Amino acid sequence: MALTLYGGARSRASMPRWYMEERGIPYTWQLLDMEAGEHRQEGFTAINPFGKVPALVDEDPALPGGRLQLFESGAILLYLAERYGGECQTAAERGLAQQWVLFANATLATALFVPSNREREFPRLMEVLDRKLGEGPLMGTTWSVADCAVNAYLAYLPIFFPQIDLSPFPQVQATIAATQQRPAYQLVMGQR
Ligand SMILES: N[C@@H](CCC(=O)N[C@@H](CS)C(=O)NCC(=O)O)C(=O)O
Repeated sequence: MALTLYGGARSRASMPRWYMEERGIPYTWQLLDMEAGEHRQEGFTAINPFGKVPALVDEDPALPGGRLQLFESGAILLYLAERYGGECQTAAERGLAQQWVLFANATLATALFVPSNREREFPRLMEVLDRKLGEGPLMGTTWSVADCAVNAYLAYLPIFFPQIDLSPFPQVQATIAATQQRPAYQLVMGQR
């Protein structure tokens, strides 16, 4: 297998990249110069016709045609988890992983990054997440693709919204602190 992850500086590629670092999955990191519009040039739109990062290329004779091209960070994350991370081996595990990855990329991301939603949705989601995080990892007993997706967004909070008071959500605060301490996260975010 040969995995290549395409991303830009400070882009969502950090999420699947963090997962690969956590799991020790070997990959080549292809940093696109997005300011120069490299993500809109033919070389990359042949991989993601929408010209957005991240995108993943997996070259492996075992794959149909020997190659798979994927875009959408959530799809990439779930593919990596199932094929290389030893996760999502049953329909139930797959369903739960999809639930959390979609929650992170659709519900949580929208509550954070769409200003009109932030006031209404954000406290509601944080309240429930705070309780849930207090019970341990989101799926089972160890860190998983679900924690990667959700915690990547939570850890954006102090970066993008330092003014938001998280003191009513101590488990969210503790999760952000624990994420920031993980060597794989530090490596990826230090280079982003
Ligand atoms: N839902 C997509 C969003 C992808 C996305 O919008 N990526 C941004 C960078 S974080 C991008 O490529 N923007 C460049 C553009 O839209 O021209 C995902 O999660 O992969």
